[in-house]
Amino acid sequence: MLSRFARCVSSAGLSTAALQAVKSHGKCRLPSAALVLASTRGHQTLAAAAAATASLPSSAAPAVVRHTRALERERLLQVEWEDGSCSLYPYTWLRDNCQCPHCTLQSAQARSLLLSELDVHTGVDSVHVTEDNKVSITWPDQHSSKFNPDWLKKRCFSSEARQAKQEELFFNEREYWASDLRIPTASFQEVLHDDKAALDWLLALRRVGIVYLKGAPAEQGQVARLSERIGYLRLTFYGHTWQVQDKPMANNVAYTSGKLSLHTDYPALHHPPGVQFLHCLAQAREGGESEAVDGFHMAELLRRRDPEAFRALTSLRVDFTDTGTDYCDFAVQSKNHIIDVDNEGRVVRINYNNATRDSVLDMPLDKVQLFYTSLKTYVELMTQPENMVTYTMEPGDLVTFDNWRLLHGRKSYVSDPNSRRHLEGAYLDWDEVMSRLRILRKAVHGDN
Ligand code: OGA
Ligand code: NM2
Ligand code: ZN
Ligand code: ZN
Repeated sequence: MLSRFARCVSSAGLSTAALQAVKSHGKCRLPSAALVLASTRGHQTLAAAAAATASLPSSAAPAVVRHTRALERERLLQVEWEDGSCSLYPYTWLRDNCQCPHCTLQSAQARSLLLSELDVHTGVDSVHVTEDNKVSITWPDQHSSKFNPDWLKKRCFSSEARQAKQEELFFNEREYWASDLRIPTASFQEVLHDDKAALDWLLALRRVGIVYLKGAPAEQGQVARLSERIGYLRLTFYGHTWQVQDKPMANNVAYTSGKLSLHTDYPALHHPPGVQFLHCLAQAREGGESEAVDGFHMAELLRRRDPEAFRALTSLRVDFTDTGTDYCDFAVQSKNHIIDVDNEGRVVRINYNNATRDSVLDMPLDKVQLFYTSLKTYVELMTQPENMVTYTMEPGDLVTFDNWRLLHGRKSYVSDPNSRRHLEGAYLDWDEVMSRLRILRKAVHGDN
């Protein structure tokens, strides 16, 4: 599956990480967030292509302004760079982003200029390039702004530069996979103590959607420890962390010994947790094996093979429900698309748990059959052996995965009161994970 945001990974392609060909337009370079996934047995280690991994555009050549021109009619400032490329900046944007101490609270790197103080039709009085190569603008009210060339160039409005900047900020490149995925694997201890290992972990979590960590102590508290490596975990009605065990009067099907068909966690929330950690403390003697599938990849397959089903699952809202007591009492309801797409039609989130799908189904009568047929097609696609990876968690194993992208499940198991299967889980959100990702990239590769 090839798209601007995803590349399909074959088994051969995995062992030698294909470095994404980095498009370079003018001198606005894209980051090369490449990841080397070296194979070992069933899993693969996270050996990163040291310098190439998630490095920011090189600062080897600082931006140098050759010339500026005020385009009065268009109210644009044109900046010609020493490398021959050219950028355009709207006057209003420049005034809005004046970096002076009146307009910016430096200690917070935040705008203190109020919108009421901004003339959105402003002209400029004069523009010149200073001795130290800064762009200096005097506004009609004689307020003046000075802009660093590097700062300006990073904010170029060309579509290539904007795309590069967005990729640098949001790490949106994905590698789609199927049953031949060797799950990227790292050491729990290394991820806790080494920034480079932590960076590689989170990069792979974002790109591939699943990373296995080995060597965690087989005792409670490890998912909380791991979440502190990032920031904080996501509290839900199931608690800060939760114990997946066969429980009497279970308030969730997960807390039985039954099979869990492929699902995402918590579609009963309108903002389901972005990331999930599951740590195995004790495995069942029989059964309890894990399954996972790339929900984005499956959605793209569905889009191609059955466009009508894809349209139905991206447009029909489905009710989800979750009632009970755990952290406290709850009566949660949501309406979600099974497949969420953004404004450009890119798949951004899967919301599906058959156990919490409500019997209340708020759609017109004549859409109901289409909905069921479409869902069945999607689920059958993801259940194909060629699309699913299976693995067995052992005590000390901790799986981390993108809960907006992967569907996961477990086989039923034989419940044994003398050696109870026990997983501890926790949720995080992508905002916090990506925050740590940006900070680790800066710590490991420098700011550039
Ligand atoms: C869950 C879940 C997996 C397992 O609790 O939501 O997916 O292996 N558990 O028990
Ligand atoms: N648990 C594991 O959507 C769901 O109900 C997923 C959540 C109980 C916290 C299960
Ligand atoms: Zn100012
Ligand atoms: Zn689950």
